[in-house]
Amino acid sequence: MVFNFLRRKDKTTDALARTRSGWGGGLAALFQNASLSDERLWEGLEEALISADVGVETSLATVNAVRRRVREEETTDPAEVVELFKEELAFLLEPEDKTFWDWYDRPDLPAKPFVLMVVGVNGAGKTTSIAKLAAHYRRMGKSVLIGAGDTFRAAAIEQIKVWGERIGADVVAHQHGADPGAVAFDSYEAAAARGADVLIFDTAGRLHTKTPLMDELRKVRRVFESRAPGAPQQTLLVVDAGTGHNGVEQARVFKEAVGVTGAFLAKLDGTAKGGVTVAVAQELQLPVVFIGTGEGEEDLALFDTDDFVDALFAPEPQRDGGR
Ligand SMILES: Nc1nc2c(ncn2[C@@H]2O[C@H](COP(=O)(O)OP(=O)(O)OP(=O)(O)O)[C@@H](O)[C@H]2O)c(=O)[nH]1
Ligand SMILES: [Mg+2]
Repeated sequence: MVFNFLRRKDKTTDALARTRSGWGGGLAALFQNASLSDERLWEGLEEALISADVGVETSLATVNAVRRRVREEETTDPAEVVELFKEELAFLLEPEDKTFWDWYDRPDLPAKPFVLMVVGVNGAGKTTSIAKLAAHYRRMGKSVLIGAGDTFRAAAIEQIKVWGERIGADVVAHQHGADPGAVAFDSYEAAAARGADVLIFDTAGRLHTKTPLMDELRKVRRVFESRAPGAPQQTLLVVDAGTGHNGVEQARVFKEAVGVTGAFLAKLDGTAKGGVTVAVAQELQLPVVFIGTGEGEEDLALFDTDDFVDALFAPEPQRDGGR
């Protein structure tokens, strides 16, 4: 990988600290002194997964799959069962197309400007996540333009301008209350005229008009589609990891309405319910591309199945540094 910054395992490990302790003292602890024939062990595992918002069906299916393998492989060592567990969860989390992640730290972008549209309900973490993505592309030496498409809140426009200045990204903004479609149009034109490498477009999580949000987002999308074939290249849905299973329902609506290509799971550091990651990936077949690990511009990591599963079962305390 060219840019290892996005692949620091310690970020995932740290961000999952709460989820890890939320599994009832740590899933790994359940296996200590446990007998594999004890029904309570398996029930405890199901409960741990469900309480971390993995989703009921997925939790039961995972535990059943592990039990079946324990029988088939005649496993008696609890440590091996933990490994089986990790394998099953990793399997659930892995989308068919794994090139998805590599693609975000590739220095060559497939379009210029490369248009990244960011959607999500209000307060999910869109603007902050956009700042993180913009900072990422700046570190890669790309020029970045941000379109302030959330015209609902006057403060939102200010917020993105402050970020833009800090990160070194141009911001195209209209007045509070302006038509987001017009902002999209001007952002694209400005990005093209200035030769910007990346255009990241912020959107509102709610509207001041009576137009339904999904209609408005589809309209923004059509503006980009009309500007260049293949645009927007990516549509990322920001989900607040702390919203639990609600986040999955949100993702379902956005995915169907605006053709979301991947999820940015924000605020993973602030929740004990990181299991929603599994639910989004599994129930919606939506790849989780990024995780948000804090409020700063550097607090993101590319989602990595193995890092994630390792972090879930990591013994406390753990500090294993980057890789
Ligand atoms: N701990 C933590 N906080 C985050 C993360 N991402 C965003 N936040 C915080 O979440 C709050 C909301 O973030 P915003 O980026 O403003 O969310 P938004 O979706 O743009 O919100 P609206 O513009 O109101 O729709 C802010 O206080 C952020 O600092 C994260 O990964 N970790
Ligand atoms: Mg915002």
